[in-house]
Amino acid sequence: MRINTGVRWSVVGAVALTVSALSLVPALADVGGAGTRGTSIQSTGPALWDDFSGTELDRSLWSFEVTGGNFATTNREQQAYVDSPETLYIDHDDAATGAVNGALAIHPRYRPGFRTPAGETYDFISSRITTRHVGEYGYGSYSARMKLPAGSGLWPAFWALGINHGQVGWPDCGEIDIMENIGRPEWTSAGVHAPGVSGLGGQQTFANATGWHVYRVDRSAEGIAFFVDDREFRRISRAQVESMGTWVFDQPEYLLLNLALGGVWPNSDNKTTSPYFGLPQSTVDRIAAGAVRVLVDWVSVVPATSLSSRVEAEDANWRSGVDIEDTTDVGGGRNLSRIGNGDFVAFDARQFGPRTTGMRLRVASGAGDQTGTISVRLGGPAAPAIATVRVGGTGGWQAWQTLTTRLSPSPTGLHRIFLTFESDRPGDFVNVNWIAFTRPWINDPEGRD
Ligand SMILES: [Ca+2]
Ligand SMILES: [Ca+2]
Repeated sequence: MRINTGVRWSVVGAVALTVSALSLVPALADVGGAGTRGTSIQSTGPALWDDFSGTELDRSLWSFEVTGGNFATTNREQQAYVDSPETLYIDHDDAATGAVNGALAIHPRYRPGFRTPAGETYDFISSRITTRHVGEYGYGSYSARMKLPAGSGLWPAFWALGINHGQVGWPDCGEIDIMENIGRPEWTSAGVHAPGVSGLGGQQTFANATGWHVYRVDRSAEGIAFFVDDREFRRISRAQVESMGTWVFDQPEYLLLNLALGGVWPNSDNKTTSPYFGLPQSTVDRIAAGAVRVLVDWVSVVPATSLSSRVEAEDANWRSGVDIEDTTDVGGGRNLSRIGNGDFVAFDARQFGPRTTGMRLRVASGAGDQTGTISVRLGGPAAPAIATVRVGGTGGWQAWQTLTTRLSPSPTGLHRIFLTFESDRPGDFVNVNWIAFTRPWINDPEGRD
């Protein structure tokens, strides 16, 4: 605690972001992203956040693939992809959809005899969009919150292709399937394709896959891990891929969202060839009734952060009862000092990526048996703690130790971060040099779980 202050709050640096200011930040790079001072966290590559809150698809982020235009049908699928508000639009009826701030809807239609720009005839239209050329993403987390339709032969997908697809073709470009489903309500699938590697992946089983779920992949140089609702269900290592074929997953990939109808994979499952290949009459009836669509609440890309990612504690935007002093810790710089019971610091809004599950704190304490706790809270100093770590004497005020802790619940989105300090003893009990938020597997070998 700092003794010589009459000011309870010390505002340091940038003016605190207001709620309205936060809403103007569309896509921060990562923890410590744009608009905040006092961070040393580095990102690799661009980020994406699209919650489909506009009146129509944001064409600065996405483009359409059109059958008979810039796309030729694969896998014997039965739909023509079109660029039309009939088949792709934003649904703003959140009460009905269960989305927040709008949802992308891909809504296939039964249109017997539809002719593509190239003159081919199809009986169904649907949509397929991609971030190709405008959003090409490297290591990091890609995720989407989606609601799938039930119905044999429906084949929605959230996936990614290597940016050299146009030059080297498939599968040499590499493909990452983050979510695929063929109308079965009991599972979704994820996997990778690469030269010599076909469909290496796994299935996530559900009580009902047609509810809202978050589908995610984490990409790193070491491997690719798949998650549903933050639960990892399949991890594919680089070594595993290289034992079978070629690892082609060090380059950026672009995202795709689409809803195919019928085709070879549904057919291999339902054996249906009539009335359409891979698409039974019961599903045709539901499409014709307008009852089939995929909803996407949001899509997020959070780049992997560097291994040395840290937030210097002394860069806190707000300090209460806390001083700053030079540190003799590795790397030098400064640290927060004279911290006692009731003190706190805060860092202005930071964007957490999916599955930020861990944290490290660099602390020193010359308080002997005087101990206390450091709590991490989001939004305010009295908010519920998402982590609390106990600090004992480390042998001196510049005798530094790194503590690790889990975050529960795992934070996502934009938050002001508070560190609060609690002790049942009267004196100062800890100094803090830096903190680091970690996402195991992606960016944190130490924290890998
Ligand atoms: Ca949304
Ligand atoms: Ca520091």
